[in-house]
Amino acid sequence: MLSIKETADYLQTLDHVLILTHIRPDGDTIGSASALCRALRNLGKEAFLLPNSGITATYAPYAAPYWAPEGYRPAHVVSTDIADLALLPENAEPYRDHIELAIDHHPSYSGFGKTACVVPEAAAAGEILYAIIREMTPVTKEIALPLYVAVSTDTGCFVYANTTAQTHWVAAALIETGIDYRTVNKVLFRTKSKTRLAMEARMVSQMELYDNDRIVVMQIPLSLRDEMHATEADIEELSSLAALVEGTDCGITIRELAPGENKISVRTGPRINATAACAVLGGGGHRAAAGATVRGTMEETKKAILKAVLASAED
Ligand SMILES: [Mn+2]
Repeated sequence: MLSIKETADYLQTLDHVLILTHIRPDGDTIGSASALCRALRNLGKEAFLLPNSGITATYAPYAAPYWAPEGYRPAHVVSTDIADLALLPENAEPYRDHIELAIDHHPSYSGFGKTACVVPEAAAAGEILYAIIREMTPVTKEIALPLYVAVSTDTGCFVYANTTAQTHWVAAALIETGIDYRTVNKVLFRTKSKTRLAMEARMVSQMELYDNDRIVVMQIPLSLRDEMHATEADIEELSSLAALVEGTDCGITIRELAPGENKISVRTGPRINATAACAVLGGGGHRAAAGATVRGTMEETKKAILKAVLASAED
């Protein structure tokens, strides 16, 4: 495991770098990768992001300048915010045994990189990237903006339980570069499409409560997505909705990815370890926020995750 400084020193020895992001990319993986790519280029190096077909309109602009051209042959491969090889997009498979450096903040990081910089206390991979990049090159606005997206999205705009004083220090430093963080906050956290609001209304009206009303389950079947003509951008981060229900301390969201394949997201309070529960089903993440992808019907998936959650609950 490398320290922040060792990681910065190591990155400065690399050239012709390809940066990998995870499947169904979020603001943290895209923001972290984009900022690193910009930093490497500012040092005169060639660097690209591997194209990620799951990118949504929300985050596409941040990665747009950095996508690798077709057939790009890197000399070095680095991953950002990827905890496990199962989270590699399909086109990253050729690199699965060649990832030299993994930069991540998941306690469940599986150790696939030849070397790694993993800081589980960091709220976002973006927080780690900020520390690394500032050891390498000045943090310009072009670097700071994607890092702000990374840190703000992984903390739900600085309100999730993972948010620390350090998170705010990093955000302050990024804001001081002069980035337009107000627009980012408005677009990412204070704006919802009508389709998304309609989906939320349906999820709330059909939510189920378990364990003396302490566990709430919300579901996003493919039929709901189709009925609402929802895009990926309408659906992303919908898993944060369940955690808002008063009186509950465990929000489970089950999203049908394809018939027989479901993505589970679990958000928990101190009573329940979300990572432990999701690990039972082959997933992972953080103590208060974790996920897994599970085969079976939505009903079978619901039973399996409820069983795992109850087994990891403290009472
Ligand atoms: Mn992250």
